[in-house]
Amino acid sequence: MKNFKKRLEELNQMYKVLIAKPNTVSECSNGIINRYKNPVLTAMHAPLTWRYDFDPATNPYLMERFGINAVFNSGAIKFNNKFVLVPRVEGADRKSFFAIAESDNGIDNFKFWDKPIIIPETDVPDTNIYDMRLVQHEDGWIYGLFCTERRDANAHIGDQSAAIAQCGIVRTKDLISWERLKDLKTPSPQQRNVVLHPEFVNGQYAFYTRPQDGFIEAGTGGGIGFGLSKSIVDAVIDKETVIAQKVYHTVYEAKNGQGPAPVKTTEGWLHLAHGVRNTAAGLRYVLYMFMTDLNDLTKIIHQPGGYFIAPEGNERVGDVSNVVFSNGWIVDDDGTVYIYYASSDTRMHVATSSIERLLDYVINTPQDGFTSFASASVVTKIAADNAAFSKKQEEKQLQSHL
Ligand code: M1P
Repeated sequence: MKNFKKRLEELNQMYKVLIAKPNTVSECSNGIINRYKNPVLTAMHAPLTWRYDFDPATNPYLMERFGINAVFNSGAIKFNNKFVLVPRVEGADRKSFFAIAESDNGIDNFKFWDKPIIIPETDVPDTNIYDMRLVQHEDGWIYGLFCTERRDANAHIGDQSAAIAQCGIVRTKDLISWERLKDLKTPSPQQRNVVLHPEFVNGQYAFYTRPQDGFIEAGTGGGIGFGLSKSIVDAVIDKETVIAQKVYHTVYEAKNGQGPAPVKTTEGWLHLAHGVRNTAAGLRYVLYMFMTDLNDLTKIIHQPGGYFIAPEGNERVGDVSNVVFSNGWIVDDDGTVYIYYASSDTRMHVATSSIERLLDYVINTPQDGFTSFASASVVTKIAADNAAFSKKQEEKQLQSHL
C-alpha cells in the first residue's frame, strides 16, 4: 500500500509537470514559420484516469491498464475562446479514437477533456477511425470528416491487412454530442483525406477528396480531388475532378492529400497539404502549400516549389518515421496562424505564422521548375539580384559620403 501511494503521487506529479510545461519558440526560423521546442500533445498527455485503475483492491501494483501508444494527426478549431484539438489517440491495441484537448494560448498547456469522444457507428461498424478534419460550415454545424477503415470483405482468408478506407462524417454544435451521418459515397474504391469546404459552392456541399486504388498506394488514383454533393446527410459525389495532381520528381510524387480545410484570404484560398514520395528508407511525408482562386476552387493560382514543413530533428523518428502530417490549423482574430502538425505518426506539434507571411510565402516563392536546370537558374537569379542590390546599396552609401 505504501508503494501504491508513493507511485500514485509520482505519477500525478509527473503528469502535472508535463501539462504545465511552457513551450518556447525554437531559435532558428526561416522567416515563414516559427517552430516550438516541445510537442503540444504526446501519448503521455493522455489523462492518467484513462490509463490506470486507481483502486488498490483491483490494481494493487498500480499497473497501466490501457496503454496509449501515440497522439497525432489532429483536427483543430477555436471554440469558446479556446484552442481545441481533436487528435487521433491511438491505443497500444492499435485502434484509434478521438478526444478533445484544449489550451488557452494554442502553444502549450493542452489538457484533455475527461472522456474521449464516442463516435456513433453506422450499420457497418468502423474497425478504426482517424484523422478528423473539423470545419465550421456556413450552414451552422461543425463537421468532423474522418477516415473510417474496415476489413476488405473480399480479402483472402489469410490476408489480415486488406482494408477499405472511406470518409465518415459527424456533426456537432457543442463538441459534446456528435451526430453520425452516412459515409460519403464517391466513385473511388478507397478514400482518405476528405475535407469539407467551409462554404457552399453553387448551393452544394463541396469536398476535397483523395481518390485511391489501394489502401496504401494511390495507384491510378491520387491527387487532391474536388466534388460537390447536394446533401450532407447522405453525401454523394458523382464526379471527382483532380485539382492537384501527383507529379514526377516532386515532393508529391507518390501521393498527396488536402490537410485542413482551406482558409479564405483576400488573394485566394490558402491550402495546406501533404505530399509523399518514396525513398529507399520508405515513404517520406512533407507539408506543402498552394492557393486556389476565390471564384474557381478547382484552379490553383499559386504554388511554391518544394515543401513548407519537413520533419526535423526528433520529429524524424517515430512509429512511422520521416513523416509530418497536418489536418488542423487555426487562424486567430489577429491573423496569427497556428499550424498543428504531427511528426512520424507519434506526437503533435505547433508552428506559428501569420496570414500576411503565408500570403507572401505562397505568392512570392518560386514555383517548382521540375528540373535541376530550372532550380539552379532560380538560385542563380536570386544570387544575381542580391549582388545587384548590394552594389546599389554601396553606391548609395558612397554618394551619401560625398
Ligand atoms: O503514416 C503516414 C500517414 O499515412 C496515411 O496518409 P495517406 O493516406 O496520405 O497515405 C494516413 O494513415 C495518416 O494517418 C498517416 O499519418
